[in-house]
This record gives sequence, C-alpha cells and structure tokens, in this order.
Amino acid sequence: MATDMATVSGAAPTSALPAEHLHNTSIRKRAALLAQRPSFRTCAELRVCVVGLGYIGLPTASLLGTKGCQVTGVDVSPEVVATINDGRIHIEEPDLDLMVKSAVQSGRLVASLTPVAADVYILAVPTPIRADKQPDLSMVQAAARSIAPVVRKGSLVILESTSPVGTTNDVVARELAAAGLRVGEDVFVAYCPERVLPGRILTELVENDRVVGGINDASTEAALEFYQSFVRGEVVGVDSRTAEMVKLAENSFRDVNIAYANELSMICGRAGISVWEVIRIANRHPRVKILQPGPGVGGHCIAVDPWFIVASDPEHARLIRAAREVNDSKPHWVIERVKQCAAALHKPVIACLGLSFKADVDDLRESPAVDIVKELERAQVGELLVVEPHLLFHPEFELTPVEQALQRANIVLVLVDHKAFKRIRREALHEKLLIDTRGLFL
Ligand code: SAJ
Repeated sequence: MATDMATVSGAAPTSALPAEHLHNTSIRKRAALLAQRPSFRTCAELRVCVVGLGYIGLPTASLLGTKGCQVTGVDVSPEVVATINDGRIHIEEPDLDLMVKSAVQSGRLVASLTPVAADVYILAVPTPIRADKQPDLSMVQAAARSIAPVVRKGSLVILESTSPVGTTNDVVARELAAAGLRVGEDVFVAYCPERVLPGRILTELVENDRVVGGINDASTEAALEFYQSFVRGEVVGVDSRTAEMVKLAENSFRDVNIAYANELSMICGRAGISVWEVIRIANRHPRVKILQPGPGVGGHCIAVDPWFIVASDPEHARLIRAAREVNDSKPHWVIERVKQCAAALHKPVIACLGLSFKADVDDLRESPAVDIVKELERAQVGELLVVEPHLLFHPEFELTPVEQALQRANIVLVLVDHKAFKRIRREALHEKLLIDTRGLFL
C-alpha cells in the first residue's frame, strides 16, 4: 500500500530525532534503510517481544503466536509469567484461554521476566493518570529502557499504549537513542494504538482498521508492513504524533457524547421527564444519535485518556474537560437519588445490581458502580445487597444472588445493564422504589 504521510509540523522540542530528519528521508536513503532490516510482510517466523501481558499485550502475543511468530511475552509480575507459561490466563476475555493455551503448547509463546532479542517489539504497558490528572509515563519509559540493551539493528519497536502526543518520540525513541541506537535508521520506532473493545478483543484485533505512525517515514513503512501481515482491516500510515492524537480523539469523542447523555439525564430527572423516552424519540431524527446515560463512565480508557489532551492544552480543551467533569459528577447525582429514596423509608434495603464498569464483563476498573456502592456503604444509607453475577467473590462486598436481593430489597438500584438483569420479571420489582441508571426497565 502506498503511504500517504502527513509531514510533521514542528516536532516536540525534546524529540529524540531532530525535526528536520523526521519525514524528509530521500528515496535513496529509504531504499538503503529497507535493505538493512528484515521484511515484516509475513509475520510467520518473526521473533516478537511483547512487553506488558495485560488486556492488550496478552491477546496480541497469543494471536501472533498462533500466526507463526516466535513470541516472548514479558511481564514484571512473576505470577503472570508463571500462569501464562502454564498455558493459563490471569484476565477474563472470551476465547483468550484457548488461544493462549494453543500458543504456549505449540512453543510459539513463552513468557519471561526479561526482554530478549527480537525483530519486533511491542510495548503494551499501562499509562495511568496521576491524582493531579497528569499522565504517568513511568511504565512506558521503564519498558523502553528494559528493551534498549537487547534491541539489534533493523528491529522495529512499536508503542501500543494510549499515550499523550509526543510519547513515541520523546520517551520511547529517546530511551533507545540514549542506549546508542540510531533511531529511525538502526531501529524503527512507531506508534500503533490498540482499538479493541473488551469482550471482543480477539475479533477486533484482526478485523478493526488500524492507524500506525512512525517517528520517520522508514519507521511508518516498517510498522505498516508488520500490521498488514496479520490485520484484515485497513492499516493507515501517518506520523507518530498524528497517530497518538487519533487515539486520544477517539476516546474523547465517546466521552463527550456520553457526557451529553448524562447531562441530559440529570436535566430530565429534575424536570420529571423520562430521558430514555426523549432519547428514543430524538434518535428518530436522521442526523441525531444520542448515546445512553449511565451511572458514570468507567473502564481504564474513556475515563482516563481525555485527561491527556486536557493536560497538554488546558486552555483550549474546554469541552473535553467539561465532559470529563460531567461524567465524573454522575455517580454523586445517583448517590443523592438513592439517599432521597432511602430517607422516605423506615428500613431501607437496597439491591445494588451490578459492579462492573459496563455490561457483561467482570472488569471493575474505574467502575462508577463500585464507587457508588462504596459511598452508600460509607454513608450508611441502608442495608446493601450487592449483586454481581460475573464475580464469584469480591474482597470488600458480600455478594448476594439476584433473586434473593430482589426478594428482600425495597429499593432496586440498577447500575449495570448485564444480560442477566434483563431477564428479571417486572413483577419482581412490584412495590419497590426503582432507580434505574441504565434504563433497563423503562
Ligand atoms: N457508556 C455509557 N453510555 C454509552 C456507552 C458507554 O454510559 O452509551 C459507558 C460504559 O458503561 C462504560 C464506559 O462508558 O462505563 C466505557 O465503555 P465503552 O464500551 O464505551 O468503552 P471501553 O472503555 O470498554 O473501550 C473503549 C473503546 N473506545 C471507543 O469506543 C472509542 C475501545 O474501542 C478502545 O479500544 C478502548 O476504549 C481503549 O482501550 O481505549
């Protein structure tokens, strides 16, 4: 595929590669660089080292293992390494257990505590935000530093972690350059954000379109070759800063749109109008597509990534910041509703339906439902019966089966729209106060 790359207008001042070298490589130079590295066109037989074996790294490592790559998966946790080498998994994701087992049994996936020499490195480590809403890139830096001593001439290093604009060049390429590698020439460095939806990771890893952005043209070309070898979707090549912004733009878009639905739900709630009916009817307009309100926004991506944009340009990121604040305020609004209902009852018993951050997963990261239940418990609003069909056990809350909770409760608080709750019969809610943050029964 021909690459249609935008030029970088003013690379970050701290670039590992000077701005004038980023995207102006001559054709002759490019051909020379091409001759110095392996072809990434067929991924079979490539040696791949994946650093970070979490929700993205492990599915990617096992997928590449089943495609014939020789994969070393690296993680800082000895338990994770031992579990994977045993052919088992430490996270919940449909069909991942089978794929990891098959990759490990065929000898194509080995987990290790330390990186090894490889043709392709994929860094898939967490990029959280700190309490002051500034990005914490320490794990990206540590990952880049850990591979620097084993990276050989001709290798391709890819950052997949969602990162602030500039990270690929200013952190990853810089660490490699500090180890004496000529980045963009001896080693190719690119950004390729993951785009998969938890619960559909293995399908979306292959089917989704991808964007790859190198720190120079030669790096973009190398990364395009590699992803085109196993992705069925289209792979689009740009520069690394554009690719970094694309990922942040995607998740901020979703956050802003969910914030609109959440804001509308609070306004309708106050006005005594059903927000679900308003949205259903408004969405009949051919150019209106309002998303669904909920108890707040959770997960490790949408509630986090927009802050990377806000941190980089607080003056202009006004809408993005406001959306974050609206979504973060929604759990408090829900808590107030529960308190109002509880105050009207002599002995409030509250069935809290769901703890996960979204439907049909067991993932509790940044879950607004967890925050709400914790606050209701702290404020001693009433007796709480916590239901989460996707978990057998929770370290803080005793879990109650749904039927039992519905029998005993006089307030039903719907926090997650799990399929299991959609089966609840209306009669089970008879004469109970219902706070349905997901519009399950409306
Ligand atoms: N939510 C609502 N209302 C809606 C849709 C979602 O309240 O109408 C809530 C969910 O309940 C949840 C949160 O938003 O709490 C996020 O859920 P999600 O399903 O929208 O997204 P994630 O966090 O599971 O995955 C997102 C995806 N990004 C986009 O859809 C733009 C996924 O493709 C990314 O790979 C992932 O973030 C990531 O890792 O960045």
